[in-house]
Amino acid sequence: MADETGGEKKDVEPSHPIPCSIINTKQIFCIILIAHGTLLFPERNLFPIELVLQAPLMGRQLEYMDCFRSLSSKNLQKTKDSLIGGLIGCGHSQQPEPCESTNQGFVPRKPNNTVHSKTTPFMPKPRSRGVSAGVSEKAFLTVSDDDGGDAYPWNSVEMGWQRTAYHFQPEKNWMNGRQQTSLLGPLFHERWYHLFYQQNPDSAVWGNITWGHAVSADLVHWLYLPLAMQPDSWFDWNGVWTGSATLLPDGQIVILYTGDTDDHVQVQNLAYPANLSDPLLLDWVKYAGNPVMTPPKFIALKDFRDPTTAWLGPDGLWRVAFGSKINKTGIALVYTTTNFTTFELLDGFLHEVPTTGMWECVDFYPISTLGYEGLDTSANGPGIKHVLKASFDDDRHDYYAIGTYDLFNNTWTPDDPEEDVGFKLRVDYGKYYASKTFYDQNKGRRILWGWIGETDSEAADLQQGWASVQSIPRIVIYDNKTGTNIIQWPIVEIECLRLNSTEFEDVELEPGSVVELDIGKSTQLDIVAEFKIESEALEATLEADVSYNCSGSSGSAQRGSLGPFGLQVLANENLTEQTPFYFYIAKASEGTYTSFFCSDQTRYASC
Ligand code: DQQ
Repeated sequence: MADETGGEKKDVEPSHPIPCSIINTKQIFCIILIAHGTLLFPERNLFPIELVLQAPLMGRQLEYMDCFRSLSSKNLQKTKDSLIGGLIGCGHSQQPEPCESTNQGFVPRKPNNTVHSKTTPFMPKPRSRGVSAGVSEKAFLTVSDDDGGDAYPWNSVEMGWQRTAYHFQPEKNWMNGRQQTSLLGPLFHERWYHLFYQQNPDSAVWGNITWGHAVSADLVHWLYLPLAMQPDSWFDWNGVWTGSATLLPDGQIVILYTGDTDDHVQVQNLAYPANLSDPLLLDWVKYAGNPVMTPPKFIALKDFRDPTTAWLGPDGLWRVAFGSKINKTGIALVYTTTNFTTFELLDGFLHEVPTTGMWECVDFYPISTLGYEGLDTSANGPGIKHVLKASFDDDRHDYYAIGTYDLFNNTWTPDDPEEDVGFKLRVDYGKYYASKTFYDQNKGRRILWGWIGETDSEAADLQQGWASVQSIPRIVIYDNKTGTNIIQWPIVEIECLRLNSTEFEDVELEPGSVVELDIGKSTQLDIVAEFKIESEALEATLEADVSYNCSGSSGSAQRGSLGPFGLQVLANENLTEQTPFYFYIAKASEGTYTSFFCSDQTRYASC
């Protein structure tokens, strides 16, 4: 598969007269996609779409994408009640944001130095976002309407229509990454999945990060509960940030989370349910001895965050990993503990990758190479590999690699050093960040979530009163056809949302054509599309676009021998505005194929 992060880009002349969107009964190459999303018609300009690519036949690798997009309101006068399939393309930009600070040594306070107790009335604090807080601000695409162009004057009621219907989001205001666990053990009979998510209860922009809480019996329908944790103690006064839950063998639940202290130092804190017999776990206690970890001397005070779920080694030690960086080298650190109140930093790093910058929301989990069942985070041994995922603060993408974990030497080694974390595989090729998995003991599966921040402006967020959604949960399995990547698929529960269906069969796409599909009036669509490529077209193409990658291409406007083909959604009548989701096939001279699955968030009138 082509290197997603770049590499020299070669212009490959089409060796065949552009048979790039052909559907034919000769089915030697078959791609299925399912889109879960909300297409909003008419005159709604914001929608989430998730696409799933399945079945890379003949051992080809797949890339996977989840996309959330806000169309620029610029030049958008009218949205047509239609879904259009045809030639489409990909490309998006992100704004890296540097974040530097140095650790001169951090002296933790004693508990009685607490300056803000839980009983102190909570006063909203000035909002501080971005670099000064040690995290990046919302990254905008250039398609934002912030440039004051002839933006369509959406009013607040119209903005309100843009809320999603079945992607999780809070009732209002800002949300970002999530903390989660499936609560089993003593609460298994209650069948509640608990979702904790970071939100700003006061505004639709990042800040005042507080833990919202919701429960679900099926991971689809959610019940909002009162806030679980607020930034009300000195050790999290500037935010209750990312954390992870660990279920202990005796049924206890512990949560480790990053607190941004009143001095803007990132520390790790312990919290646990006040009453384990409460199935809703409404009350949470912050450990009196917090923080339980402070930044080690060799990393900066603002570069120590996002504890993973802990895993248990055969030596009886729990291990928990963190993301950080040293200069520009992204690193994962591991601490051990027996009691979750005292921790010891292990020598060396679990892994490091030069030039990748700060690693956020590290995820580290075992995956079975022998079957499709999910594995508990502590699982290890024959038939198991480990996935290491890091969210790169510099480019706001989630990268992963598959490798081997040596617990006793505290190292993880990628199967292929050429495909190390950040070199090749992304968890998702759309707008998707800070993803995390958890093991669902209820159904024996590993489930992945991601945070989808829209690409519209903060001004629009404030006007509509909310920002960001969670992706639809997906199961994660090892791709034993390729042996090099994971496969993701929406959880089966999502299918309960389907009400009726419209089918189109034998739609033929000629090269360069766009075929309109009449779906009538609809506001929510779940799209399953299967593309079959003419075998002659594949065979006649000796080599095509071997250096292709979604991010480095010119999006849906770039035509090659075997791509793009896919769907254009939310298209206006004359296609000056559209959101393409497309496939692109590259063929190497030795006859191997690579399928790319991309989104193009830049297709609007002035492109
Ligand atoms: N957002 C959180 C951090 C995490 C980042 C703060 C991910 O814990 O590193 O809101 O976007």
